[in-house]
Amino acid sequence: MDGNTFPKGFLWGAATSSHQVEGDNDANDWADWETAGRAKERSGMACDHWRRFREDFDLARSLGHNAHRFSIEWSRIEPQEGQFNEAALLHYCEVVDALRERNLEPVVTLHHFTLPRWVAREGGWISSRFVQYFLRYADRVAEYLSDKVRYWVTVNEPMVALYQGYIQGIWPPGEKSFGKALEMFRNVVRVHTELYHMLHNRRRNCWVGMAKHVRAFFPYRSFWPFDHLSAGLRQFFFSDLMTHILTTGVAFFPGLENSFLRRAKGTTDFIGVNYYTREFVKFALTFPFGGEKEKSFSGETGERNSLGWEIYPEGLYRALVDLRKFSLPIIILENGLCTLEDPRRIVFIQSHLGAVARAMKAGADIRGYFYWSLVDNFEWLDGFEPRFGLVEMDYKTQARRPRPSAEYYAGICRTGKIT
Ligand code: IFM
Repeated sequence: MDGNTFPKGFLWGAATSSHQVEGDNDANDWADWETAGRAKERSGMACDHWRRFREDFDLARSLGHNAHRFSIEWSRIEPQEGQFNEAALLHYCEVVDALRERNLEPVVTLHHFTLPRWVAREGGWISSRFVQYFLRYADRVAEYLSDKVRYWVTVNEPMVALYQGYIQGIWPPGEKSFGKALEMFRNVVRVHTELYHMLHNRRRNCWVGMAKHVRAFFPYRSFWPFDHLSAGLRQFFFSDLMTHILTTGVAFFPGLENSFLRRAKGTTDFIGVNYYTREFVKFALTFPFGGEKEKSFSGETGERNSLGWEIYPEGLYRALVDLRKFSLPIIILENGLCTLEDPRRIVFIQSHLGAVARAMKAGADIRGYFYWSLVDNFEWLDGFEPRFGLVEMDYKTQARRPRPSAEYYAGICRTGKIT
């Protein structure tokens, strides 16, 4: 890493996920969640990416990207138990071919929050047959794609799905049970480990990782005297403190996340990092993150995105530097801003890539960066309102219009230099 210039071969791109962009995905658990009125609106045709993927990849190419991350929709591949849809499998082959024709390296996610309806009905992640089901689906996908795809992401942000789905109960399956959350955690580890071996058996030189929602943790002001320390001292104390919290198990979920990475060490080629904001942590017998209320009490919060998440590039730096301890390559699989004011997106990209560059200088082995997202899309419970895209969507006409921030990011992708 020389100054702010990224190395040759660095992956530059943007990410999407099937349910958020494809449209007409009506055989999964999220479709049912939407039908039950549990999200702000229904995903409907979304960005009609299922039919317009070539147009979207033309845009990505014209915007200087050399890679693209997307996900496979299991409910399209296997809409009923054991019934595989050949047309859907061939569709994803066409998607990958379309990327390759445009010199975009495909990064393929096998699970990005949605489950086929029949899997959900059988108990979803905690079904005793879940691992078997997932591996059978993934094996069929790999049969079609493994000679075309080098980079695989097994599961996207499992801890987010676990927390929202099994603790808070605000995502499918709407459970509130620590026991079930733990069961899901165990199955995430099993699925990832098995997939690693299966994908490597099919293609020796592939890279398999998981997209981890990475948080930078800060002490909740009113509980800690550390606020008055200099940044360096705070970092020193807080990382020690964090270790203590993790080992005492008070911060149960972050503990699990780190324990996942430790367990997965022999079965992970890279760590996928999804970073958006920081979290405040306090001792509590319940879930230890401060929510929005604590954040606003902390008096430390800076600018926020349109969903109210604080914009904190330093947190990305801290998280990346902290991940050096796993001695694995890192790919930033998601990082982005939802806003209606596009100039803020430019500042966001610039400051976060600055953090990435600094982390690389400090020894973090970072191989790529994917902005979330290529186009505006369906943001789960929040529907279409949050605008994360480099490309603006007009959902009525399905017209796409690259924003000035897309051009700004294109400059970085083309030159490997932050301007
Ligand atoms: O849209 C989501 C994505 O599906 C997973 N990571 C966070 C994004 C923004 O919330």
